[in-house]
Amino acid sequence: MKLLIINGPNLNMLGVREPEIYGKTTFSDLEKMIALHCEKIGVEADFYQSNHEGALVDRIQQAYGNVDGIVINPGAYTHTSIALLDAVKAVGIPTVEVHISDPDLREPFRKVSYIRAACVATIKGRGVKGYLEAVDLLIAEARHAD
Ligand code: CA2
Repeated sequence: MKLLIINGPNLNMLGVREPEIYGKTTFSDLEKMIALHCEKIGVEADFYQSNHEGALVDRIQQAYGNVDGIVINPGAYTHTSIALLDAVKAVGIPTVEVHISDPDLREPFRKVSYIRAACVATIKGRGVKGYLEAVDLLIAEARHAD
């Protein structure tokens, strides 16, 4: 089983600014934490982060036929990008949307998620451990489908 963990714009700034919203874990520690979790449960994980919408679309397309599940935090593109929604729909790979904060409890413009319509689940407001929950959920889904 192979998973792809995608992070969108500005998430590479984790731990550097706004710790009151996103916590103190750095982006590099976040990726290490997910890698360790995946290693423990015997799942292969690839990581990708970009601040560019088209690059994120390209990476999702490359996943077609190569990965069994995607965990994605699309950052602010959550609230704007039909292109990411279409990419996830196009590849048909089970995808979980993750948000460190709970966008529903923040500014009104964060209430919309375009990508949600193509995702099997959304995990929000759980801090960085939400990524681990997303991994576990995808594994449970895959086992259920077997
Ligand atoms: O809560 C989340 O994970 C978000 O996806 C984060 C996005 C935001 O636009 C979404 O509404 C909710 C923003 C990511 C920016 O990350 C930063 C991290 C540290 C410092 C500054 C930005």
